[in-house]
Amino acid sequence: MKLFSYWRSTTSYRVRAALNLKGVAYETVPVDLVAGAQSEPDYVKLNPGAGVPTLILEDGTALTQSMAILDYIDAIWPEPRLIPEDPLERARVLAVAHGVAMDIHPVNNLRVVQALGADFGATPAQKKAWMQKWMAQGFAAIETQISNDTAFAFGDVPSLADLCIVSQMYNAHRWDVPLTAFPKLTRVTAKCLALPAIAAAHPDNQPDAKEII
Ligand SMILES: N[C@@H](CCC(=O)N[C@@H](CS)C(=O)NCC(=O)O)C(=O)O
Repeated sequence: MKLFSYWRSTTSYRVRAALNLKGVAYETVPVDLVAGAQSEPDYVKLNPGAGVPTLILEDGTALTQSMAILDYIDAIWPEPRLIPEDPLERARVLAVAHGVAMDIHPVNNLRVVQALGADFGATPAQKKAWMQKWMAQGFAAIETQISNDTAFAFGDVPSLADLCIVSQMYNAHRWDVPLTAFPKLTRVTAKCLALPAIAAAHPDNQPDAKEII
């Protein structure tokens, strides 16, 4: 399988972590978002939304939308399970995962931040304030929804909620989001990164990682 991915992309990070946790082999194909490679016609044929990730299955089928890809991965390689089968547990895990994927990520996506500058003249400081505002608001919501007394968000093993949290927290560090109000998210992130499978999915460990000064 091939995973079209960008090292700093949180949606790619989620999928890399899931594949690694399940021990599923894949080849990383870098898509340079800063250079605009996501909008190249050949890539858009694979992913009409012009974003990463895209997972190409062995038979050539292209899967898009990270949350749909994660659902597929969990169905095909169920161990270890990331989305619980029990309906109530499942709803709780998905609520937190969607808090990141549906509430935080879309307003903080690269194309949105670029449009703030190009269409509305936002300065770098205003873009940073925008990123921080939506992450802090989204984090405040999910901080209240995860357990206080378990290693990960909902238990002693990582779930989809944890994969969404650890990847978004990477972005939060990038944008200097103050995190003192989020001790549970900080704890979950440290627990995730202590797992070699998730650490291997970290942006800094990707083939297209660049040194940022
Ligand atoms: N909802 C999509 C979003 C995909 C997406 O937009 N990913 C970001 C990277 S985290 C991207 O490729 N952005 C490029 C852009 O905004 O131009 C998913 O979850 O797969």
